[in-house]
Amino acid sequence: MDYLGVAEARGMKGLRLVLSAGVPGPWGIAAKAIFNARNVPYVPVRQEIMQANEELVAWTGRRNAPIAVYDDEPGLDNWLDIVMLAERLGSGPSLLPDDPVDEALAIGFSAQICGHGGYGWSRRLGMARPPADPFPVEQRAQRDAMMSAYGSGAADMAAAAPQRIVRILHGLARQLHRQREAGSDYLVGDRLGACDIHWAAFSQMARPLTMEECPFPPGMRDMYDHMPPEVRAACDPILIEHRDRIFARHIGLPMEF
Ligand SMILES: N[C@@H](CCC(=O)N[C@@H](CS)C(=O)NCC(=O)O)C(=O)O
Repeated sequence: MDYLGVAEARGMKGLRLVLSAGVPGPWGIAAKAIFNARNVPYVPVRQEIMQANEELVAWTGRRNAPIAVYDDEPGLDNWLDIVMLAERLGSGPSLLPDDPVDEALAIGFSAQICGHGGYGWSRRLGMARPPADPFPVEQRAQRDAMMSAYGSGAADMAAAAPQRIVRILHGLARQLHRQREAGSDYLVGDRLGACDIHWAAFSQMARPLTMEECPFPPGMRDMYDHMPPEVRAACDPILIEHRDRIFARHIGLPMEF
């Protein structure tokens, strides 16, 4: 992808989407797909993983990605704020169900997938160190600092993570079986929702895409594939069938980042 630097992007209007350059971070992949699905044009802006990103902090107050900055409005880095911005700026079918109860269910699934203490958050805690550490020795301190900012130092969170992940995967799989019986290809209702995109983007942490589908940087695919056996066992095939369908129909592969 062609990224602009912060200095150039900062002076522009419209939507600027800050993304971790060169890596398929699930929050970033989801944000891109959500704006694309809503036909919202944006300019990708470069965030360097594990770096201080001082210019970015000076502009948005945040060091990591994704961050969506529209015109002179404050930057948004929360998955729900990003969905709501795409709903506001975009066109075409909404990514939230029309029925308010279905909407609450759909947002609930997204929260379980993307939110603090949820699936992605909990998987991230256990992912950083596969048996063969892919990080060169000189980058490990930076990696550990980043992971500790994401909660890896909190022993209680790390201990509870596998159980939390399994619970969420079971719920998603149960819902997909229910929807299949009702004749729908989507997690809630009968059209593409933000929660389908969220699951597709985060499914990499359950079963990574192939190198052809997603040209990971060296070592990263192993990181994504590193998980406790109970988590691997909780990945019902319907979850992977679903993500494959969402990528094929709505997002497109190979992934660009
Ligand atoms: N905003 C998300 C976190 C986003 C996140 O984990 N971003 C990753 C990539 S998607 C990132 O920026 N990693 C590189 C870094 O921290 O330098 C959250 O609320 O948990």
